[in-house]
Amino acid sequence: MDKTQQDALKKAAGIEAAKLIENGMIAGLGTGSTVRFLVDELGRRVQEEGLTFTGVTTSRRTQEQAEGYGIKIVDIDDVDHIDVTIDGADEVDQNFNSIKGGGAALLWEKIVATNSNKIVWIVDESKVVDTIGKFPLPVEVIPFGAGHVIKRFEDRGYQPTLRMAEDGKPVRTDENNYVVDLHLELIDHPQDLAEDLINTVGVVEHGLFLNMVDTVIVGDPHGPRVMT
Ligand code: ABF
Repeated sequence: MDKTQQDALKKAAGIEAAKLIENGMIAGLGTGSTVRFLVDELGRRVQEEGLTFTGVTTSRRTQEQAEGYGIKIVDIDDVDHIDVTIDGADEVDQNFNSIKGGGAALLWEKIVATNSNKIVWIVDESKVVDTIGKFPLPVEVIPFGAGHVIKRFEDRGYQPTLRMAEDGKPVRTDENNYVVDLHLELIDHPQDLAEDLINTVGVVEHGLFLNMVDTVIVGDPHGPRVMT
């Protein structure tokens, strides 16, 4: 699938998901190129249909895009609930186990998702896999002692790499932390791995999103399909 075809599938998923947002809702808006299509469609509805809702975003870049359409964005602690969060994902398996964080926004994404009444992923069909793990698993770590965390991951055979930006410096998340990617190829015991990672001193969060998503909208050449 070339990029044009993939973008068309992402756009179809984003447009389909935008239908879930109704007037007066508090909506979690995720991060990534698929979500960009969602926010574009929500912006169109705001400007052409008068849609009004409040957004909580999982990254500054989504906030900037949404506010550009006049969408009201508030801090997550300014709301007592989030009606629905729509976000992208890097991989989703048949049990809805997901890998997220390719966009380095996994910490805010997990905070927003776990404070939402309903969680929806929007993906193109290339993200749907039998078993997660081929996509490198992002782990957010604080810079202090990150070298020792990476060494510990190496000793466990996790094949870690510190994610670097084009300027040759480590990528920084919106919380100014580092991202370490684990090249595991296959993750067949995600819950065990999640516990091992979160119990590693210096790890802030990981990109395993398990037992949480309610619906996955998949951009498919035959039209968007809904997995529940
Ligand atoms: C974001 O969506 C990240 O968690 C994930 O990496 C990304 C998927 O990116 P894209 O939609 O650009 O494929 O939520």
